Amino acid sequence: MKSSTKDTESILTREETRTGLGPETLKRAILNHLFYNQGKFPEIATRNDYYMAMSFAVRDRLLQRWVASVKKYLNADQKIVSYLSAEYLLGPHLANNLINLGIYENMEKASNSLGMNLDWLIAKEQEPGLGNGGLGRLAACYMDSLATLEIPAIGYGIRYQFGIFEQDIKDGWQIEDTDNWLRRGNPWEIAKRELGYDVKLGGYVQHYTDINGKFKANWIPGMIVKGIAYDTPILGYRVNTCNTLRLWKSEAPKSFDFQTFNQGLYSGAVSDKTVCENISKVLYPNDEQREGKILRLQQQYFFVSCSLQDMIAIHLSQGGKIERFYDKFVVQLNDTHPAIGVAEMMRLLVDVYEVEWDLAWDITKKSFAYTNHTLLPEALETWDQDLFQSVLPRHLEIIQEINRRFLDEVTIRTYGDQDLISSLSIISDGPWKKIRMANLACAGSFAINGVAALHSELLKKTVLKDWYQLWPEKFSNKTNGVTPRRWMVLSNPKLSSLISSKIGEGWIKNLDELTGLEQYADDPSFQQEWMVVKHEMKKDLAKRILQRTKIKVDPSSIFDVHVKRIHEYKRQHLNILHVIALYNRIKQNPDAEVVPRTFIFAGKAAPGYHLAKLMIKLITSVADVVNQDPIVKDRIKVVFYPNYNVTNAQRIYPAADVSEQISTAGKEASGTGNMKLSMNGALTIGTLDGANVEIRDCVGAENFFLFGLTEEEVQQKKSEGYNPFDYYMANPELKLAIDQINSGYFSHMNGSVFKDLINSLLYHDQYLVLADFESYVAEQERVAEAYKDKQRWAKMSILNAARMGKFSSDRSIKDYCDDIWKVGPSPVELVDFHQKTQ
Ligand code: 475
Repeated sequence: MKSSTKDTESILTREETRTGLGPETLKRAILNHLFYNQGKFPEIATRNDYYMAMSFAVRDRLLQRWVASVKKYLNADQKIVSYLSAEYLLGPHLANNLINLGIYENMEKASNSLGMNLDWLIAKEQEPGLGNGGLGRLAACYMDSLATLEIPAIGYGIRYQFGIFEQDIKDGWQIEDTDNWLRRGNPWEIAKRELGYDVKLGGYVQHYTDINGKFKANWIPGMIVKGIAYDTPILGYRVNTCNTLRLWKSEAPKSFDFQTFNQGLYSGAVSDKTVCENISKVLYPNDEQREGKILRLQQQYFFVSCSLQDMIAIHLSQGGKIERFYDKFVVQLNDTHPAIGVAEMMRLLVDVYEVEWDLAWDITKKSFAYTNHTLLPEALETWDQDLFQSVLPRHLEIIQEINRRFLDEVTIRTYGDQDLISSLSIISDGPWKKIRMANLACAGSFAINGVAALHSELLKKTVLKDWYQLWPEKFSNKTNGVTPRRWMVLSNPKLSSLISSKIGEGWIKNLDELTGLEQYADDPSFQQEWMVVKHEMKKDLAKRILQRTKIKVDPSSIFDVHVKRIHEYKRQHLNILHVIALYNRIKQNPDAEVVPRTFIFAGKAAPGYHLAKLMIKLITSVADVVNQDPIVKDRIKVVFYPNYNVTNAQRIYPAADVSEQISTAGKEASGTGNMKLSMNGALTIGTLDGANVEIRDCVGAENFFLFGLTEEEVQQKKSEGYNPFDYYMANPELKLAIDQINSGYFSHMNGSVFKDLINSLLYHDQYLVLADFESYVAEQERVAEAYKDKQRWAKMSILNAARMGKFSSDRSIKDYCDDIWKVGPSPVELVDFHQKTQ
């Protein structure tokens, strides 16, 4: 039932006592939850009790909107976007929900009146780290924008019991600790214990002909796992749309197998439960590196099967026809991790709903779209056919059949071009057959996209070249974006208020309005205010750095920030080589003029990635020497800030002057940290890689520090036979830096510590660190020079933020909606659910 504005008003009045947004009502709600949820009264309540009580109070207000949204989606014949992602790197919910509800100030008043500090309570939240890096964080930004744009959407994923590990630094090395984020309970999720699906695994397939003479397959599983839905409401900014993030937890179908137990095989009965629960136990901590483990395939299949069963159930329950599945849902595959969905959809259609193969394939192809996030060959997912068969015997048959028919089509279209046929084949030939998930995703999708203009072009030229040749109409670019709600309003409130004081608040929902700041870029008093905010944020970060690392840094030095996963292609070692070069300049000429700089690094290394872990050790070792050396006189400082996650990112971005985006051209698909830093007024030093290219186009070449080889030059160098050793011999500063690392200058004279890293640089250097060194160092000199001119720097910083409108995830989502999903907004009105009982 639709309600008029007047009805809505009266609902709101009635609701005021329960889910109202005023400070008094909020206070009462917190006290209620303290009592009825936590079983505490103020005198004995802990800070965590208050955090929980406040979160439940906020959740009540989300639920009111969530139930109205769900109700609307179930009734209307509105198409729903279904986002399938193995990772969601959400970050803490509480503060974000306060902002989106518009009750931050009121909640501050409520908590003050309870003698509590809102910031402390917000800091109590354990962030859900259910992702590794860019791909998972993108999914989270997209959930925010989908809700804000009032697009009906469900995000599907896995409720990992342990998210990305917590990083600590001991003796300069990364130490991993488990992330037990659910330890104190999670007030943001609603367990739907009654909503579960069975997922088969292993076993074998029986074939038979039914009474109608139809050929049938019967999959006899080795094991059945149950997926239980855990829903997290995702509210948009200042709208009633509250979408669902539905994460699946794996359990044993029965908590106990009594038969096994009674036969005295107690451990067998229990281990079955353990095996089932293991599936959603832990996130694989590899970023851009495939993990060929059985458990990983089980995870992927588990969540995709639950999600597709759920979508079909929703569609059918509304009277939809299975043949018209794609009228209700469009399914976006976030990389190939959920690509098994193509085969699972076919299995459900053909085996369960008895749809004819050709029609089933047509339905499937109309339902799926695929986003690629990386060109790195080591990240392209393939599964050994034998392993695949042991987990998904029926899906192997289905993929073989898809492939047989598909290659027939390709043969005709290419007039039997063998090279094309073998490159497009979903199953690789040769003695060790592999299932290629990117090929499955491409074959089963109507749309394929990259995540930045350059990346999408490279996809068409390299890894997906043959697909592009045959199906150019499927390809498009969707440049990534980030949500300005979390990455500006929430993490940088002072800058946000300053911006709003000049151009109003419209930019928060329409980031293009930031161009309104351009007219103030030359205004000395605005520049002054802008730089005061930056300085405040630097002081805050300096305090945290001191607390966390015991390193004292100067807030008036340049804060040069390199924060992201640690990876050779992201070239944190290029940055540290520059630091060593600067250090040597000071040592050789102690009176040399050096613009004071603080080099801030943060990021996790995959636990099994030896060279990435060595890169962390190198950074911390250089820090130990440089930070202590009296000759340096604090002009340069090096900090490795531990445990980079969303919470810490929110503290670092607002304080950055310089954003390091220095990947080898052609390797970083897009990057999104580059966008967040620039929005917060940092100037980029970067290569022409990923979205850097577009950022530079937008902010203007004069407001961007460019260096390094282009993607084409990289390719050319490699084909000419690149020899890193020549660069080492030719550049004395580079040679000295490398020799010092080698000699043990930074490692208590034990030179062997870094030998693997040094050998890799001198004799392979696949990411052309040495080739780009000279150009990088030269550009860094220009950075230092520019920083000396405070007015020029302020202007450049303002113009960077002012011209970032394109990089809002709202723009990205609009592009997906218009070009791929064909879904529009569907505003939600509040409904009075208590009417009947009042
Ligand atoms: C790109 N992760 C960024 C970002 O589009 C880009 C791969 C395999 C297994 C586990 N994780 C991965 C990625 O591929 C990934 O995070 N890719 C990143 O996606 C969003 O901005 O350039 O590297």
